[in-house]
Amino acid sequence: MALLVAGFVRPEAFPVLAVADATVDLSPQPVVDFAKETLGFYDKPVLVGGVLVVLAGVAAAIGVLSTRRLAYGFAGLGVFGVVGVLAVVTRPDSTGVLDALPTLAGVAAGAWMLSWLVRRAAGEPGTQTSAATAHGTHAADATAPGAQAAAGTAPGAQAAAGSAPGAQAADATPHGTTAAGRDAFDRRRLLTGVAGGVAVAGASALLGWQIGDRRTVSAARVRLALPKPATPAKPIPVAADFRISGLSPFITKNQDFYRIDTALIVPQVDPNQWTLRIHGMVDRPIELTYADLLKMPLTEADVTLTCVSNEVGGDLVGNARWLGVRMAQVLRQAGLQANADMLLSTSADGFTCGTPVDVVMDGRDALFAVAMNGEALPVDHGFPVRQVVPGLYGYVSATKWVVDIKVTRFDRDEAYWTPRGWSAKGPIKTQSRIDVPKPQDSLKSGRTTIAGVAWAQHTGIDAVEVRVDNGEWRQARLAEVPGPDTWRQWSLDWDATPGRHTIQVRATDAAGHTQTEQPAPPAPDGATGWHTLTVQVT
Ligand SMILES: Nc1nc2c(c(=O)[nH]1)N[C@H]1C(S)=C(S)[C@@H](COP(=O)(O)O)O[C@H]1N2
Ligand SMILES: [Mo]
Repeated sequence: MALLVAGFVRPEAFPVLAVADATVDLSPQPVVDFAKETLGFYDKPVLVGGVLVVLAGVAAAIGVLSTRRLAYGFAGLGVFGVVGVLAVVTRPDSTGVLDALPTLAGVAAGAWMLSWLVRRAAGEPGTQTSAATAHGTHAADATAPGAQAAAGTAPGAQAAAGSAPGAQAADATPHGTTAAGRDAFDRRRLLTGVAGGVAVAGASALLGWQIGDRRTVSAARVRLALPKPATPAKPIPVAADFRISGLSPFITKNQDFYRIDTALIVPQVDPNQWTLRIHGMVDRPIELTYADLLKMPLTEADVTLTCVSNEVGGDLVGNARWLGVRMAQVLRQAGLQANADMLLSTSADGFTCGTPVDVVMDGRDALFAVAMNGEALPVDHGFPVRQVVPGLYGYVSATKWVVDIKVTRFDRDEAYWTPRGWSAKGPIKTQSRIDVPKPQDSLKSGRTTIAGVAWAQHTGIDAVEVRVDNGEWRQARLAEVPGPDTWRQWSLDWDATPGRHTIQVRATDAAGHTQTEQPAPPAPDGATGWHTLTVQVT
């Protein structure tokens, strides 16, 4: 409960962390140094774990006391709360009395839990004990308004506050006898009650943790000032965008950009904690911080991203302006060994991706990207750092929340999707899509526009052809592009006659390859076939 409220108030105001920090401050320096040296990276988790163990012990003691007399339990909780509040508000970074809320909410939830458990174990709704103490514990009562204030913002807190009427039920039947109540203690009811309580507390803690992380990371993201690119993107030609209604704009807005990942909960990675480790078949393993990365020269590039799962005519494709450090430059710092052919990248949530070394090192704008369309990467799109490699499907190149790269070989390692039926390598297949008209459109006869986008990243689109009702292929007009790494708009005027018509499109890339008519599903390495749709003209 305290964590849940801390998630909303201020993650640093979670009392367990504050007590842990205060413990460090109050400990003699040699003890602190010893702990840091022996525990190293794990000093924080061990410390917090220690506080939690002490907490559990005290909670158990309070629980035992409460079975004798509930007031003892409430008194124990009160002392607990005072220690927690003191620790929180005396932290140097405390922002004031609001920081006491998480602790107070935790204590209030604890008090409520305690009386509920004791009543539950007593086997009947209300004993002399609980009825008497419901009014006698001013310490617990005093915290209730704080909990209620929090209840307004936290659904979890509302659940706790909402069940407070249960306490009133106890008052309503103040007729049990104290002795009988204690003798009738039901172990099973007590244990199941405790289990339920622990489950609810655990769920609230997880939720609070997640909300706290989200707030920390989104605050850090907003504060970021992005450096200027050393190599700016080529200006986008005015003629890159036909501005036809219904046609995908040349640049896809961040909020419209497709999102694909395996994350049930989007990783919240604090840029101040982020590092990128590069190891494996390298001469010098390195580990970069976010600040290290931003000190390197930044490249800006317009690159179209495509998902291998995109069906012919599908919308898992988008074009954005990325800002980042060239992967090749970072990898050269580590010194790639000659026989390495795969970069096995890992995300903060354990997804892996295998990218061919030669593609990343051949001079194209393969980036460790930090920004998308002029703002820090959206969290959903990989904040703080993701990979972008023109010419490869996302599943083999575009690792979001990237934290680790193992330089290795395709015959030694496998990335996430490979054992799941997808090809180890995934160069993007030349594709084209009709955006207007839409399949469901019913058109008026006469001159109308057929338009769409075509892509063959890092090769470029040379021609797009359209045919209606299996007639002659006609050349579409092509929009301009800043380079070969983006999609290309196309359009064609059509004199529509009444009736049903089938429209088809196919593209030819700059390598002279024309899309095959042969349909193939997305698995294992990308769909093929011509986007075909039928419209009704009246
Ligand atoms: N961490 C992580 N990165 C990932 C993925 C993932 O599941 N986890 N999916 C990849 C796939 S399949 C694609 S198509 C792109 C999509 O990037 P986007 O969500 O920014 O459009 O991210 C790639 N990067
Ligand atoms: Mo994908």
